[in-house]
Amino acid sequence: MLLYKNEAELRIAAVDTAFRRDVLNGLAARPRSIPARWFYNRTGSELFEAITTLPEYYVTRTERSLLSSAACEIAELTGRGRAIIEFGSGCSTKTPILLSAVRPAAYVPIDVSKEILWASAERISQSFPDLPIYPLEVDFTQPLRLPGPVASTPTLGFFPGSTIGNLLVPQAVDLLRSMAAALGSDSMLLIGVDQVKDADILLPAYNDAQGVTAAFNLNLLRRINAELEGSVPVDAFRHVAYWNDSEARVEMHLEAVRTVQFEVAGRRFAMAKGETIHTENSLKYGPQDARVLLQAGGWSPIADWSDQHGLFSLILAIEGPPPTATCFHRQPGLPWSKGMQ
Ligand code: SAH
Ligand code: AVI
Repeated sequence: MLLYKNEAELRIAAVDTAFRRDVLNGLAARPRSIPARWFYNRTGSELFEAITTLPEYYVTRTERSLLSSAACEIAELTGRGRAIIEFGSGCSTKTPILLSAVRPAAYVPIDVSKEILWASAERISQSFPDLPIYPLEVDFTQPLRLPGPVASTPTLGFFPGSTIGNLLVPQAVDLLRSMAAALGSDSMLLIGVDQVKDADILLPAYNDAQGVTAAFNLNLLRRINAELEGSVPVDAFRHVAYWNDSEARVEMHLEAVRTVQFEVAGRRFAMAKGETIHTENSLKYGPQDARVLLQAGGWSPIADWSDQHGLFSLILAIEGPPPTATCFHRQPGLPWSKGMQ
């Protein structure tokens, strides 16, 4: 039951302004950088979906398998009938696993990528015809107001994919706090967090053999050309991904392979050969770090699940400080999860 066709048209002008501002400021800054959220136009979302099926990109298949095996326990801990609010829902491919287990009262997918948001909501509504669905085409870093019918329902936030890792720690804490405020007291949050691991697993995941991640990164330049009257010579840039050990993150950049000059929205830019535009951070967390992050953001972890190789974690948290008699649910046999209590 797809409800709530929102005022998408009214937002187009605001998105254009924000995109122009972020790109012009980011290209003028040193080091140059553009926020990763601008990857996600229609093509960017399609390329991301292709990334999720790559053999090198362990993230999606690991999280899906964790979610499938933990779904019943998650439903026991959350109870049935909450409204599920999904942040950065994208193609919502893992969502049906959670919807089937938790049997929510409503589903609110939130994404800035409008085509994928509406197409995915349509697909979910076909599989769950009685479920009220309220897609929100908004930036989740901005203050969030839940749709009226959901506002008085207990909520379960769902933030999969380790999209939290695309924010720097202070921004991630701000986002977690604003989620807690929007979802309300007694809400819960199920969040996917990618773990720190060897660079020989991480780097291929962000620089795959087929070049899909490179196309995803370079698509940002195509989007700038299409939407901001840009003249960026895309063939003058190459995709670069590396592990920044001191910041525990994979960084993606677009590196000029020759000296280039171009215009964006009437402004001129020049880049020397070897100069880069920093386009994405993908922060990786240790289990203890993820707990501290959640607590700083106003959430108390009550359970976690991780795969046997410690690649990825799903964490269930409740809003606010820990209740006095917390019984922490822990997947048995994981040495690293000892700190989580
Ligand atoms: N949840 C999916 C998709 C992850 S890709 C999964 O786990 O596979 C990240 C998604 O977040 C994209 O669909 C992107 O459009 C969305 N996104 C990124 N920044 C956003 C923001 N600031 N507000 C809303 N959506 C955002
Ligand atoms: C959406 N986000 C969590 C992805 C990640 O792994 O950081 C985006 C991505 N970038 C390159 N590959 C995938």
